Amino acid sequence: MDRKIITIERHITEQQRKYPEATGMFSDLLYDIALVAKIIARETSRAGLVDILGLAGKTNVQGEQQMKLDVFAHEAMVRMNRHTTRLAAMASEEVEDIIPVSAEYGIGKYVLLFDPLDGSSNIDVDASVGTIFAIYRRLSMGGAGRMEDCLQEGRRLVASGYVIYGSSTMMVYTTGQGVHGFTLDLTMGEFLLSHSDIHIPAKPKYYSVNQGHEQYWTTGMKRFTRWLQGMDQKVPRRPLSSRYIGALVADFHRNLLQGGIFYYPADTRNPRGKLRLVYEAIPLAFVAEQAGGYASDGHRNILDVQPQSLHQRTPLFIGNRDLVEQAEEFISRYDGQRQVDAIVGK
Ligand code: FDP
Repeated sequence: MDRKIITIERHITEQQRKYPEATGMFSDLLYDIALVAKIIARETSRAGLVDILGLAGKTNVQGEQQMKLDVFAHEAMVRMNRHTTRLAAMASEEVEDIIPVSAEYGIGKYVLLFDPLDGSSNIDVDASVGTIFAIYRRLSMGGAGRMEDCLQEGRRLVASGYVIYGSSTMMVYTTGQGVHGFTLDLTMGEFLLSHSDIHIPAKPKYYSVNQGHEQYWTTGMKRFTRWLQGMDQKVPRRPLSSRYIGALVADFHRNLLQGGIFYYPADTRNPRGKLRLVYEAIPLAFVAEQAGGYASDGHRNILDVQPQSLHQRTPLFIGNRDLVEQAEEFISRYDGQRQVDAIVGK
């Protein structure tokens, strides 16, 4: 056997050595997330077997119906991280407010934001789903973490990543030192380094969008999509193939490895977009940028957007830089200032 087997634990420890001042608290937080990921992976893989499918009968703060696995994944994340002394606060896509940590055990210096089970409409049909996470250093001094700690620009991220529960389970993360992917070996119960230093291929293969919503799109979006399909008369290009799973993590992951663009634009039904800025767009934007790609809201870099509220929505264009920049260009050329104002919330 000539290939080194590198567990996620070893990888995180080796990364930590680059920072002599590190206390290990951050590394431990990443292991905690890897552990919850294994627990969620176990439950999602048994979803068809046990009596866990179906609606939990509650709706989340977005007014969407929650599946039982969403609730499970949310609870697992909270329970794992509440008492560790590493966090000052948490926030989850599934609940409205900040989630406090147990002060009796001690308050840490990080905040953790997560979407516990993204793409949950895929659960009933055995398609991929994912968990997205973002870690920041707290801004406030002492005491329980506050809203300002959770509403930070993506530029301040300490780490972000996702776990995809697909044909295998993979955890992909960045601490600003490249993007690394680990595949869960079920026999060992360990995440093993399988994708080191991921870069989005320069030649993209796919575009991913819900084209069923085209009637709600702006002219810019319709023309951009024609351009991707190689049907723009003025600027012909080789057409890209279309792939849309309908779970952001899965669509993003495929395009990260194969090249392409995922977009969920603003439309007449969702003038500020559908996806969540802090739970979905910002963490994946950091991964994209670290892999040589780019993420935009159609007008500006997602990492430069200052979140105003926990559940704020945003349009999202993410993937190969040149494709995302073309989307910005089409919006500015065909949709004009009114659309830009709508995107930025003026
Ligand atoms: P879901 O509603 O199934 O949770 O943000 C949620 C999300 O999935 C994304 O994962 C996915 O990309 C998008 O919404 C799918 O939305 P459409 O069904 O409108 O295409």
